[in-house]
Amino acid sequence: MKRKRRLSMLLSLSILSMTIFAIPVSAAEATIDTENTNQFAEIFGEPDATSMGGDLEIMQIDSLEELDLKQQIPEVITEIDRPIVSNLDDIPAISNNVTTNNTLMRTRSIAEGSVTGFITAVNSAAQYNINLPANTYLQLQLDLPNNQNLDYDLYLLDATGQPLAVSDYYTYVNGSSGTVSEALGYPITTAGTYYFHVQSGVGASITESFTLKYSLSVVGEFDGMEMDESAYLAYPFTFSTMGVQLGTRNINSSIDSDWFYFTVPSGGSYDKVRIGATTTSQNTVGVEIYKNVGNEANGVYAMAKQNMSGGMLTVSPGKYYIRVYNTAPVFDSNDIQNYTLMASPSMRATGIATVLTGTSEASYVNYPGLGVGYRTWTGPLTISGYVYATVDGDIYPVANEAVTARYFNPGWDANNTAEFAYIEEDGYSDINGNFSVTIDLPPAIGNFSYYNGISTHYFDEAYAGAYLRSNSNIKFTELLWHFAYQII
Ligand SMILES: [Ca+2]
Ligand SMILES: [Ca+2]
Ligand SMILES: [Ca+2]
Repeated sequence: MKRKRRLSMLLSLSILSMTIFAIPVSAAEATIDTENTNQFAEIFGEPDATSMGGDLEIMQIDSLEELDLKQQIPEVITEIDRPIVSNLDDIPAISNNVTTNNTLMRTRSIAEGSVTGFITAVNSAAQYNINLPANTYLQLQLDLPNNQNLDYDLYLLDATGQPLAVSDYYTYVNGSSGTVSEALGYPITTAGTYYFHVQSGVGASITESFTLKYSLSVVGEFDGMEMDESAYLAYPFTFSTMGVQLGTRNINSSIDSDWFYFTVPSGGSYDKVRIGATTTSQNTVGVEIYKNVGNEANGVYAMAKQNMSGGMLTVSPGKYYIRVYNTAPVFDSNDIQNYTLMASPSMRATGIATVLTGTSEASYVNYPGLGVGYRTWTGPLTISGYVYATVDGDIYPVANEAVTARYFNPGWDANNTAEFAYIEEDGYSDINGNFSVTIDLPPAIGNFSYYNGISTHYFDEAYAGAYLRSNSNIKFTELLWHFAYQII
């Protein structure tokens, strides 16, 4: 990993005038899209409102002073060779029009804008100065070129060039989705001039641009746990074997990112976690999972995106970061509602049980001297069952577990007739841990017999059951009397 240059003092700024439009997001009638669903809701069903305290609870912040300024402010910036400073248009005055008697119909106002730029020389920077009103919450997001050889960082500076906040991930290209965006949040308690500062840590490019997005919200629009715009400021997120729902946060702007982390213990009882977020707001939310592949103890964050399949994340012991963000193409500032973030571990399967269902009159039969087996004729044999995990004496269903149902006939094996000796069919456990697979039985040989005083039964000794494809030692097998014919 490339070592970035750390900055330590800001040189004087040359001002290059440039007009950028700040885009106000105007207030409009709030509408709630109750039809909104997402994949997570389809998998889990609708969230239980009682366990998450209602999905419209919005934590109120009465003062920006309440925001927890816990991010480490960088050293003073230096060694900027050629800062280019552009003027951004003033953010239009926005006011807090919250009416407290109707949570859903609040009139909201957010100002947003964006600017695209380049860093034209190594160790250079691009700066944008802007006048910001007091009593607002500023969010910045820097979308980066998808290039491992470029590492740009994001600073917020005050009017004298002193850093107020920083986001300085190391570049880690996650395929076509690129490196995670730099992002920061800061409460503007004093009106005045501020600088958005894009700094090259590694490289420069006049052909691959960055895009800097900014958003200003007023008190009452953002949740009470801001300013977690980056993994540096992620909140710990824990869950028990039963999983957890968090329903107290919202996405307050098109560039709001809320970060959480959880730690998978070693020797734990699960290696998969279902993770997702859902909201009834038109501003849909998405979830991304990352691992920090940088040396976190040294403050190095390089975020490697993790693949999820059907909302399921395969985990190993270690720390995982969750990013919740807006996925609506057009953000509706009048429809800010809480989202519900959910995580539930899928226990590692420790057992499987099966039930056999054969053709008519199939049942358990005791042939004296041979033993009790499930007797059925040639035809369909349904092997259904349950995949489970035992954790601290409690039993949990295990969903989406790959299961193989199996029939084995030693008689056909001794005849070297493998296609009749071994028959397998694959299936998966459902959300409740249940599975059901049907095998068509081959013909029986009739190499075992028993005379019951009336007739002689001819049948095979066979075995039927199921095992986990992830661990074939976890299995359940029963003796099967595979009936051939009888002679009276
Ligand atoms: Ca960076
Ligand atoms: Ca938020
Ligand atoms: Ca946030």
